[in-house]
Amino acid sequence: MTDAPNPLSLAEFWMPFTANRQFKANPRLMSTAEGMYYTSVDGRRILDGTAGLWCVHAGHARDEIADAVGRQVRELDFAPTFQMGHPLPFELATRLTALTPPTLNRVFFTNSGSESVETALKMALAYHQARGESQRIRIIGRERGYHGVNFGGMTVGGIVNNRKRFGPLLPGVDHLRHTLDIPRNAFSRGVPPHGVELADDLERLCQLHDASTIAAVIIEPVAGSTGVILPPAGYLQRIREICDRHGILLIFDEVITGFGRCGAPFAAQAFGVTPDIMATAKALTNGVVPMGAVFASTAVHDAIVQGPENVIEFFHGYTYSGHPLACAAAMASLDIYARENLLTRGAELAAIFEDAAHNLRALPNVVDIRNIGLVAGIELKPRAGAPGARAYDVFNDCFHNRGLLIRVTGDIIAMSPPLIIESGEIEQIFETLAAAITAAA
Ligand code: PXG
Ligand code: PLP
Repeated sequence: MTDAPNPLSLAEFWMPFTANRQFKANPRLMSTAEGMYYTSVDGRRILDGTAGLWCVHAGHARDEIADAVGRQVRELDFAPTFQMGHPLPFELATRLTALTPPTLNRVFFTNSGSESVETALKMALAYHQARGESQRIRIIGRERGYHGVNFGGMTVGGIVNNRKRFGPLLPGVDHLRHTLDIPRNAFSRGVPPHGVELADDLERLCQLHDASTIAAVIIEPVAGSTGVILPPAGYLQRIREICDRHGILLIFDEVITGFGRCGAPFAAQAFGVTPDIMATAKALTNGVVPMGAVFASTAVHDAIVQGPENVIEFFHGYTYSGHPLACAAAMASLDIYARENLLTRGAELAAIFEDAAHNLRALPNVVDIRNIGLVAGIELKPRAGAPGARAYDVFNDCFHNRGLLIRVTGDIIAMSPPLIIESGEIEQIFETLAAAITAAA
């Protein structure tokens, strides 16, 4: 990099969710990617243990997606979808609803997970308004939840650092407790046995606020960003029952769990619990073009899409909703997912992945390991007075010295490789990680 003719200036790009000054003093830069691997700017092969940022499910640089996007630019680069249209988002929506639970068959397109969340929250409010229950204005999120960075998602989210500098946020939001309980559930394989009663927090909030004021509950079926927190056995079913009892909509944020991460196309299917609205993004296009999709039940859609036929029913949308390039990338991704059975491959590999992850149990400072499908969280004991430092050392060591990309949040390591991974690469990931965790003792 230093002997390039125009040395790269790192000053101007204000990096997202990054310790900018620390990064720029010791950068980690990728230059190319193919299949399961990145190549760093200094020419080292880096095994992608995180599917980019939880989005590259079919692996990198898939020709089919590149060709589809390239063709699409020349054929129809952009066309509006406000009071106009083009065939691609219609075709994509139809194809997507073949993968979702049968009741979730109306699709609204966005450009990111954050936008999908805002869209889902607005649908929930509009639904109750349209049905004459305009007193239903409260939304319930969950502690440690991550729902993106816009004001609605930030408010229903429960990650303190993401909220504390940004003012009073939206009114009318309350939170369930999170479901991480290491003392009772440490080293559970798959869903933990204890904690179904945490779902009763929702019943308590119904008592506190009166259920008739609550519009929706939004949760991640498996919380990803906060460090891989699984729902206890029976928890999601109980949340669903309480919502049904009180006329509250259930929103699943499947931005991470969608498109095969948990071993089924969506976590809704992996857990057998169907929400009323489902927010997705990320792997919808294999991460190639930004795109999100919000799935609504016919009941939600039909309640909103009514009234005089010449009037816009839902005053919401993005310039790039249903963008042709995103649609082309999504359809090529769906072709690959189908042909290579990637949306259920996580179930086939889950046992191998689980064993490999739980092999780290005896290492120094490992306090918990959590897993489902092709996602695992490894929680480390923080160094005294330096939260996050141990996991950050593991992350840096893996990138600079061991050729492995991992993701850390606080002292939790999250592994979420592309779904094309083979068993040898699973072994490689966890053996590398074991060496790095041992070195960081
Ligand atoms: N909901 C959930 C459940 C997510 O995981 C979003 C919404 C927001 O999506 P966008 O596309 O607006 O970023 C996400 C995103 C991490 C990490 O480190 C996770 C996400 C994004 C960046 C980093 O785990 N999830
Ligand atoms: N700000 C201004 C001034 C705009 O005109 C628009 C869209 O027309 C937006 C923001 C929203 O942009 P987008 O539709 O890409 O979310």
